[in-house]
Amino acid sequence: QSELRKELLDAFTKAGDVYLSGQHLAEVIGCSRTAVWKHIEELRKEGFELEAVRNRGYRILKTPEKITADEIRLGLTTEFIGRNIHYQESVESTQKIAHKFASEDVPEGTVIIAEEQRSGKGRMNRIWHSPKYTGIWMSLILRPNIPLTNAPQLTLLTAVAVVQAMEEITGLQPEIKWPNDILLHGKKVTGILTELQAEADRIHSIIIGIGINVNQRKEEFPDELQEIASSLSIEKGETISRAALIRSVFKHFEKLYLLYLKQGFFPIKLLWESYAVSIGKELKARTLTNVIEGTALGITDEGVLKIKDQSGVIHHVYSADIEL
Ligand code: BT5
Repeated sequence: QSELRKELLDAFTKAGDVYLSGQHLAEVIGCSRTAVWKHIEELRKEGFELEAVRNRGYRILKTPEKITADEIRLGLTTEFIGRNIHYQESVESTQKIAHKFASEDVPEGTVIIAEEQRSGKGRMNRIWHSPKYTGIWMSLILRPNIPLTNAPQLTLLTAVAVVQAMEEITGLQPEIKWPNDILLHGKKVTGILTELQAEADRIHSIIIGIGINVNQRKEEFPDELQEIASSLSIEKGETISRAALIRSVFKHFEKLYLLYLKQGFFPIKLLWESYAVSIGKELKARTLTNVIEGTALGITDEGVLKIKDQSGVIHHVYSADIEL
């Protein structure tokens, strides 16, 4: 996305329904009227519908079906999350691209978004099903100055941001299953994968992968996911705008992230608990080496899950799969 294009979209964002003249746009952006016209034509090619009225100017009527970086930009209100978007039609995994970018010092808040992932990843090299045009498959690059051991808190923070965005855009009320699942009516609609680049104890970057099932129909899920997965449109009964949801995730994420950097995990923890499904429930946690059964007591101030087993012993679980 060129700088001019970004400024043009910001101008349309601020204008809302008001027409903007070519002259006015050229002035705010600082380019020629011909350049404005060229960018408008390119937006049209991307699938935007623009109305042009003599003596008044331009107005955006409709945005394209496919997500484009330009469409996300139109209406984006964040300072740095999602300001730099790298969009691709088809990739192996957005995580892979994000890792490469992160080591090249791109700005914090850079996001990689794809329409399709050919080998989307879950935790522990599991597969994340990421079919074309129906979901949000994206990776966010962060560079917080926090100790390595606090990195999992960002998974929880991300879950809160995604839940808040889903509530805002769809009115649905999703729940969080520790540590990285978001559920609607007990079915998984979102998975989060947090990965690190670090040297010794210093974090170079954190890459947060977010996969949201938005507009898949039930039959589009593979057999093995039929009973355990769902999409927002299945639960809501209508098609949901992916671009609007992405912008909302960015907005809520940025707000929570700034709060977190200023005040630490505690305020995030309170929000997280208000959305958590597992607290107080009987569950089974499968860690790499062990299976712990008991009652979930909550999370610690660090974001670690506490489970009390039959004999009253309290276990601290850093990473596991949870069966409710
Ligand atoms: C996760 O792993 O839930 C993390 C998923 C992260 C995906 C994002 S998409 C953008 C970025 N780029 C990537 O390559 N990945 C990230 P985990 O908790 O291990 O759950 C994986 C399990 O969820 C699988 O074994 C399936 O059972 C199930 N699953 C796979 N695809 C699914 C889908 N689309 N919806 C719901 N469940 C799914």
